[in-house]
Amino acid sequence: MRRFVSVVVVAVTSGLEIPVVSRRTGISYLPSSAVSRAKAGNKIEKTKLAKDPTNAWSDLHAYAAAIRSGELSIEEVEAGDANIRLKWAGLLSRFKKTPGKFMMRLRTPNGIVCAKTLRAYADAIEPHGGVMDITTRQNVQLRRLPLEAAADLVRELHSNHNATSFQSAMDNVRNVVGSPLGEHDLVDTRPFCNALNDLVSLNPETGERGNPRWGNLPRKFNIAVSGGRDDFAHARINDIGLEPVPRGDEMGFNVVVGGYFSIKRVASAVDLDLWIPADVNVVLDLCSAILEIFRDEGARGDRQKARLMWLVEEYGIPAFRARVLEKAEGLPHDAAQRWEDDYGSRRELLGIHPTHVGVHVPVGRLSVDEMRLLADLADDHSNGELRLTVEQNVLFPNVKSPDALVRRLTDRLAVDPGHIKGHTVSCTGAQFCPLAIIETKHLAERVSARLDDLVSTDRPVRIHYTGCPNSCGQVQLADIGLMGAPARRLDPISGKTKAVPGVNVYLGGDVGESFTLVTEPVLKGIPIDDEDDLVDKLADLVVEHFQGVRRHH
Ligand code: SRM
Ligand code: SF4
Repeated sequence: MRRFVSVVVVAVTSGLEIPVVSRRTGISYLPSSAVSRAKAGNKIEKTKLAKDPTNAWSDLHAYAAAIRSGELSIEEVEAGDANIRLKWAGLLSRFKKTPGKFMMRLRTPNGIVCAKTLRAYADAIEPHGGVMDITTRQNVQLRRLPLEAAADLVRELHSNHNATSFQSAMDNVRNVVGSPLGEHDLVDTRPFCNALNDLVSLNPETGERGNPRWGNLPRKFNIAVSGGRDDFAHARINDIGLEPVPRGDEMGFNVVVGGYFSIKRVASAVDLDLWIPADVNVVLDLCSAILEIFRDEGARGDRQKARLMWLVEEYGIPAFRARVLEKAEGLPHDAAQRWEDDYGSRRELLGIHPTHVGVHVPVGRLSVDEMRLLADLADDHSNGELRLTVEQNVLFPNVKSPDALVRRLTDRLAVDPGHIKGHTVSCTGAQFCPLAIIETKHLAERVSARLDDLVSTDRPVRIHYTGCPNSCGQVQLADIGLMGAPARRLDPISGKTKAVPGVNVYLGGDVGESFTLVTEPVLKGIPIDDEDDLVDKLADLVVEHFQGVRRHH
């Protein structure tokens, strides 16, 4: 049996001895009250207690070495590690859809990727036929990675790219979202997102990626820092949302908390009536305080009731604010501030602008060739930098010769994709996601292209697709949202109805200052197995609700 160096404890799993590193692990940060609640808690809490998932950061490399040497096969990796604990390293087993392969979710604070890193992603997935997805948290997911290739990529990212996949899934703080306009927005959110990313994913004691202090939260946790009144970060659907607003001459943020989507409940963040100055250290202190309250006091029983909102409601807003201010002692703050005027319409991100060139990436999916093209364009036109958006597109900042950039784009990647196609968002769906009820991405790409041919509109119509009620595709804030759902269709031959793929339809969500979450669908169980029929129904909705006009071919 094999032994690994620099360990203090050895856990035996899958017949392989896996090192447990000598640094503190996630559980060691929990107060005894939280450990007691975890012991009496749900299955995931018990899995986390049985073997600390923050060990997955070293287990990954141990497993990779054992697989490489032929000592272990991927099928022999303990199920709890393969399907749960490796998520702490950003690896999600996709065995149901791609046997033996993982999806790797990165951390991409403020959506900023450099060309060199994008090429490293392309190099990692190319031998395995992988693709890259831009996510609804302006982040990167890589497909079809074997465990060994993922471990190699982690080493490369940590050594040469100041990037990581650690703590991007399960009970961790997810990618920190900011404004892709960066320095061109009211507040440049980049330093805030970078500092928050380091807070949650960098160990201050060892300087390594992976911070066990925030490695055992009761549930996932989302933070967004909005850069302006367009709210390109969608602050109000996050557990912590920071919304920029000045107090006199001083810029700062109003703090909203508890926004989230889930199968059982969808909640807009509530106003804490708390304003803080736009100072990185103040933001770090505020977020640390809220995270600590959540980590130590959050529910560890029913996972449907473990998001921050439930804790905020248990306290009541004034008492929760008082608890935050007690925890973040000395935090400079004031009551929430208000804008005096109305803002008007949201700015468009796609297209050619003095600040950037916004390129549409249909449903956020990129091939290896497209990744390399974007990297080359970034090197040649935007100082090697790309910025991802929550609408799953790409911005090139500060481009001097936009026309030269645009000339090199392909038909699929466009700056003027059309009002519907250009504003279509889709979650992963059944091609890779084990929770999906329907396939989404391919459907969305085909349908949106047909809709632009069928109807014209004088404004963007945001159509979002999501494969199941978890709503990763955020249908509740779309103009039109399609959520995978059971449906039935009459079989004309037998005269009986049969189960077919279907959707529930949401209508009238909004983003920016007129933010609106629609919690109930307007239509339920609409079959989508006949694509012509679906396109026609959507065209009707665009005509009826968004001043669309049918084109006559
Ligand atoms: Fe999500 C679970 C994909 C954004 C709410 N989400 C999942 C899993 C991990 C399910 C699984 O185990 O396979 C999906 C992985 C599928 C795959 O192979 O890609 C998944 N979620 C996604 C992504 C990739 C959708 C996309 O195509 O862009 C997004 C990745 C974001 C990122 O980079 O981290 C994604 N998910 C969201 C969002 C939107 C957001 O954050 O703005 C939400 C709603 C907001 C929220 O969380 O409050 C969201 N995902 C969920 C939930 C419901 C959470 C809950 O409290 O119940 C689940 C299920 C869960 O956590 O139990 C889930
Ligand atoms: Fe998977 Fe459902 Fe999320 Fe889509 S909404 S990625 S189907 S969990």
